[in-house]
Amino acid sequence: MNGTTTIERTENAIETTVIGITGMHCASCVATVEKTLKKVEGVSSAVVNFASEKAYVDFDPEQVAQEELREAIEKTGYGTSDTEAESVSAQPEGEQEVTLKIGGMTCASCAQTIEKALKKTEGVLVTGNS
Ligand SMILES: [Cu+2]
Repeated sequence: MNGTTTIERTENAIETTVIGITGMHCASCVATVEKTLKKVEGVSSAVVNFASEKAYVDFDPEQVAQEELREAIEKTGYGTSDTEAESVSAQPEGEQEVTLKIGGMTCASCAQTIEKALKKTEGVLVTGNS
């Protein structure tokens, strides 16, 4: 899948940033983070890579700051981490082994993450390992 879209109007000011995401467990998590980022004003495109736990975001720095992108993600219940300034195209496509058989199924962790974010309950940790 190579979805290259050309948007001529916005090519001047758009910057791309890479944000590390933590706490994603399945394809639904990826979709949630992408959706959240795309809703932020000034964001023209957001692609989340589950394998590398990174979000590639095209945004207009005059409308939105990188910090605000992080805040938006954190409000959803996921974490952000600093990424080293590595080349965006460093990872060849198709060489990552990911288990994404789950299709659109929502995992338990995913639901918990979002519930937790909504309730903003502190002190309750997701019991992941059994
Ligand atoms: Cu999930």
